[in-house]
Amino acid sequence: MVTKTPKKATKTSSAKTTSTAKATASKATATKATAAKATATAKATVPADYKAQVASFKEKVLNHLRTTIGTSPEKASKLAWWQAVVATVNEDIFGRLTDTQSTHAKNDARAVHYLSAEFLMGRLTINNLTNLEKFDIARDALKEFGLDINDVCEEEPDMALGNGGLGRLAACFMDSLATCKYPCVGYGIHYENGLFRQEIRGGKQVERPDSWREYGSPLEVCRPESIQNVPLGGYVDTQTAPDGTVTSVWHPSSIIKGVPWDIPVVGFRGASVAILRLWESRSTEQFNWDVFNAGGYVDAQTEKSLAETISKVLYPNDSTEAGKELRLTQQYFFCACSLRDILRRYNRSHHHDYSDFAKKIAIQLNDTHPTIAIPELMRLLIDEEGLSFAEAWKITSETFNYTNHTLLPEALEKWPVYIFEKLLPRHLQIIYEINYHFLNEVVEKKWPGNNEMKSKLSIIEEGDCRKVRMANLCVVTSGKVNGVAKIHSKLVKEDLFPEYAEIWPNKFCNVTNGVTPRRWLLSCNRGLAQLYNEVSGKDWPLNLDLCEKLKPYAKKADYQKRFMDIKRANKEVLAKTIKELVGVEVSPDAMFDVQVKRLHEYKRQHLNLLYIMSLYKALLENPDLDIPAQVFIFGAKAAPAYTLAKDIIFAINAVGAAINNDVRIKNKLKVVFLPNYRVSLAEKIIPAADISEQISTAGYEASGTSNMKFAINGALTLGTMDGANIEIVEKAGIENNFIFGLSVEEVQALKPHYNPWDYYNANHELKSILDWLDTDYFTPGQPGALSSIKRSLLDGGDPFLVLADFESYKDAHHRAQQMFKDKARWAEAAMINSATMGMFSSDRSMNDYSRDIWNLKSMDVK
Ligand code: 26V
Repeated sequence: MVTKTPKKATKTSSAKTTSTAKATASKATATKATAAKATATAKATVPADYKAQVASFKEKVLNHLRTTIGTSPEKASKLAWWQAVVATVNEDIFGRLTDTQSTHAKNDARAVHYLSAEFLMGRLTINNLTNLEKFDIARDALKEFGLDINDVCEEEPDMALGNGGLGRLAACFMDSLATCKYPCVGYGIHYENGLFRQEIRGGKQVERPDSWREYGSPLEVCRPESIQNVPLGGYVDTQTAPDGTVTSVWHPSSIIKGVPWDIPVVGFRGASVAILRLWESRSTEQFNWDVFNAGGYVDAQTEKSLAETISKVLYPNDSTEAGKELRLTQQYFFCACSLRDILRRYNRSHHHDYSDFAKKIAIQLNDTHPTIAIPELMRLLIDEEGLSFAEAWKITSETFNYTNHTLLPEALEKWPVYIFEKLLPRHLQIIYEINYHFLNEVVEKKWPGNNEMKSKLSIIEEGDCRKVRMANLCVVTSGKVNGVAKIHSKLVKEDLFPEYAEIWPNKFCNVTNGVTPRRWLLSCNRGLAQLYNEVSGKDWPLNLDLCEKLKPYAKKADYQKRFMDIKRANKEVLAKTIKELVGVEVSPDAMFDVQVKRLHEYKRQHLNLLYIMSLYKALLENPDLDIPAQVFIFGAKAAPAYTLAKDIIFAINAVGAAINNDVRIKNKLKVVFLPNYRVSLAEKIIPAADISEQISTAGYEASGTSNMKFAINGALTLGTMDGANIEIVEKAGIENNFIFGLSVEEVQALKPHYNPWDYYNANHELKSILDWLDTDYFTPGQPGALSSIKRSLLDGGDPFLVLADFESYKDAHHRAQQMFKDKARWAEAAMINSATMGMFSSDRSMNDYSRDIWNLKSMDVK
């Protein structure tokens, strides 16, 4: 076998970068005059032919209703109306898509390929209309049919093809890539079932399947012409020729068919249309026919359903689950399809000459889930395209980059070698060879004779069950490795991969996450968007820094009133939704305190719960306590096997029920848990929040992205110095938020000798609250039903320092209550938060990636 030094292992593909990203900074120096002018412009920009556009939209919808959907306005269901609206919007999108693709093909554009096991797209119709600036037109057109656009679009199921932050980030990035006109393709899995639908029965989470496209979806197109075949299993035949050359031939045991479904993602004002290509697994007919002809009808069906199982479900992957063969199969399946697709397109103009491959192709690994794409590209280049190992390695290591999204050790993927032997024997060989070169050439050179270092850095973990460490393979191969917020990237470099950073100091970098201002402000908060149109002009969705123009008005009573009236209106809408969903009456005058995110101990929903209990206790002791009325709102899904997380959901509901029904506390406190938290629900909750709870133990939340969405919508952060919270308060001012708790350094210093009993014994109030959990006060007749939480915090050692941060958390709430009573001060802080979030636009993130990692230029679409 060819064993040349993989010299390029240390070289980064994007060391030299030319910035093409548009500079976005535009310092806000608003005066009353400019604001007045902006108001005038905003009002003047209603196009003269607006009425004609409404009429045309109406006609198109009517036409699609009849000729595409096959029904009439008299008979049409809401679903049919929605389908007709989608068909109408698609007319614009698909034309633009063809333009985008032909522009990129003509220019042989360098493109980024974003590989992600998750894309949490949510709903698309309103977002597409918003991005095409046709929302008002569609709304008014539907009104003429007597329909409410929001009502009609409620028919659209959420595309819930993701767990949480990582998946939603990928969706925001697609929106920004399209808006900023970067040539790109998003690649993922066409799950038949998205993340489970959560029902709450008797206060407990029940998981139900989420089949989001049972009867097809008008938002995607199947592309049978781009089907790919993916080999799996079998054995490798390795032969050594007399001259010493080794050839390896993989004889897979089955071939799976990958069917691509394309979801067009339209950028703001139709700048360009990006493609999200999701792969669905099918059995290959040929394979089945062989079995069928041999008399095995039933066996053929079994094989068929096995092949089709691959893309059936999204793993609720934020709970530990060891060695799931199907999950690795999913990962390989979508990576193999995507790479074949990339190679096919590359070869259209390069005819199997790979010398320009790394110049034209950048691949981003969204966490370690698509790591298997690394040995797969090596294999394709070596076994199928005839390149040497060294040539293939040079190309591969110049093509890939890796983003880390979590430091939790249990989240770092390791696959048992025996699973590789069974499913991907050839890939295992290639991984061994990469590892061999890395250890003997790179590590040996840096630390000669240091075997301990070799076993620490090795891609293979030795032991009873040998494992492939996917993150190590990513770091060894990638040109750049990035974290997702400043503090997180520092920890990735210094705590997670310090030795790698010694070898390759320039490999590690930061790109702070961002969120798309189109969905998370323009579309979900039309009242506030209108205010920004007036103050900042209509381009703020393309340049969120323009929102700074609101800042000078933050002390002005009239603007404060306008801002808080918008917030109040959003709260009224949410109050109605709460009533509909869980039957609890809440007042829009109360302070809305919101914690919505996946349920995990490190995110500390139970810290929030303990505080709520302390507040309840204080109110029972003094019902006239001088505090503003407060509504605590939760939304969270727990991984189905994560028992403690489910216990916390149950506890929130049990404590909530007791509080909501207790007349003694005079409606001063309400607690609601909204079931089935998802993107579309987030769009209703976030614009109505006063307080954004971001209370992870410092050092554990890589970035958080809801923190950004809340702040943009004028909520104040009550949070720890963790993830992007740090950068948020850097921009919005610590005095406009409520920061509490131990810092990363303090957590690291305390952890080794932390004893939660010390806090329990020393703090009388904390003790009484924890003991309350052991009684049957909240679960009449069932003492101990909530005890697991107390146990985890005491006997379990309180791994996330809930008790250590309790007092400081309480104090932060106290400060929030005080400020809430001062309406003007609160409005000022809310406005400053919203106005200073410019850097958290995902456009900025995409510009950073393009400049520092991908070396990618944006391209105008003709
Ligand atoms: C995975 C696992 C797997 C095993 C057990 C516990 C556990 C907990 C969390 C995870 C999450 C993995 C990846 C993820 O979703 N990370 C999130 O990525 C967001 C986008 O970068 C970031 O904002 C969140 O802070 C981060 O948690």
